[in-house]
Amino acid sequence: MKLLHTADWHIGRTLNGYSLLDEQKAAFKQIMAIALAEHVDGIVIAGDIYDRAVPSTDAVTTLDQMLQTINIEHHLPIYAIAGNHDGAKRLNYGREWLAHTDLYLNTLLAEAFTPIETPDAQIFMLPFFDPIDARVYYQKQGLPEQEVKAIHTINDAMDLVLTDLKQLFDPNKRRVLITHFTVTPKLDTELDLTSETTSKVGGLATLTTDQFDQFDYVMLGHIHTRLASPDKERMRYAGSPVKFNVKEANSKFHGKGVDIVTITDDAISREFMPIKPQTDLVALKEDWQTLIDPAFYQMQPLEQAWFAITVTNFDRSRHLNVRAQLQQIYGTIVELDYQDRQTTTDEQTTRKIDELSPDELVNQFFHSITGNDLSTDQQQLVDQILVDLRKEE
Ligand SMILES: [Mn+2]
Repeated sequence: MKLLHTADWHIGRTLNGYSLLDEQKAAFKQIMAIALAEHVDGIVIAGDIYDRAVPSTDAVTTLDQMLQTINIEHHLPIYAIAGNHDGAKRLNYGREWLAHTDLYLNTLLAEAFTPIETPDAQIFMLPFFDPIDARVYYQKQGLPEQEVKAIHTINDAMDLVLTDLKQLFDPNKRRVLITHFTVTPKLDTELDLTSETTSKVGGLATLTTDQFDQFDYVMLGHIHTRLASPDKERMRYAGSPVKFNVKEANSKFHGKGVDIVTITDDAISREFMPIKPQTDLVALKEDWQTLIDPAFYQMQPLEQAWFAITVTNFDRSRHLNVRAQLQQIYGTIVELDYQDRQTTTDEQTTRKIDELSPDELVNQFFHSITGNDLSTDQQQLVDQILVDLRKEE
């Protein structure tokens, strides 16, 4: 069996107000072309199909068209789950009818316990859920109240879910899991003993690879770069097909694409297939003179790419209509930032802040935002507020 693994389409997403729909349509065309060229047996969309729980009508129409192309025009099965961005109940609409043409869609936890059976594999589709969803589900399943109340973290919930999924395993088949969570590598025991926090990120417990050991392959969604995959071979993020933010534009290593996963009785292999952006997102960080120097800008994909520009060493008071000027040279500018000339190093700033009195601090902040000092009236207002605050103390 050969599956195309993609995720995090986020149809309807915008980048600082600019619609990404055309970009998403262009990526979809390439995904479809890869699926056909590779003769895949199905397309997996591992969650975050839409960007929001209540997508725009444009987004709904676009996705509808995409799913029709895959499933009706090309008769390819679709294995799709809801991610944390999708509205699980809303996206669930039509689920039963869609299954008649092999468009399998799981958006609710309760739906995860019926794997799709192919002659040689079981495909488990576990949509995003949170501990509260798990509590509700297990309460309905008649789990004793004490045990339901003991579900606090996603780990608690996942332990129960995985135990139940294992009951469904067919020993004669390969097992594929499609899901939408942050999963981190399980570190070896020695490291684990020295650090209590190895499986915690930002104070939150995350899932770890070892919990999914009994699956032959895990197709993940949620993190937008395949480089975050927790395991080289077996547990992979497909990444989003489109760059969604300027941070991604900065990285040269974020090639977008899909995985072609071939599952046979004795081996599972994966091949990454790149997707080219229709409109690239280029991040520039230069001083003003460089930005308006033809020798520099003529090397850029003017009017073709989208630009995110940071003007360094910038004296705001000396320039007007910066955006308009840059737009005339570069075309679409989705993000414009400045680094002021007078900006001191972080260390200096911190030390200075410690030395400032409260009213000086407010004044300096006001100045850094507006470029002006507080007027006498404003200064008086700030003084009054500070006096009042001191009284409260
Ligand atoms: Mn996502």
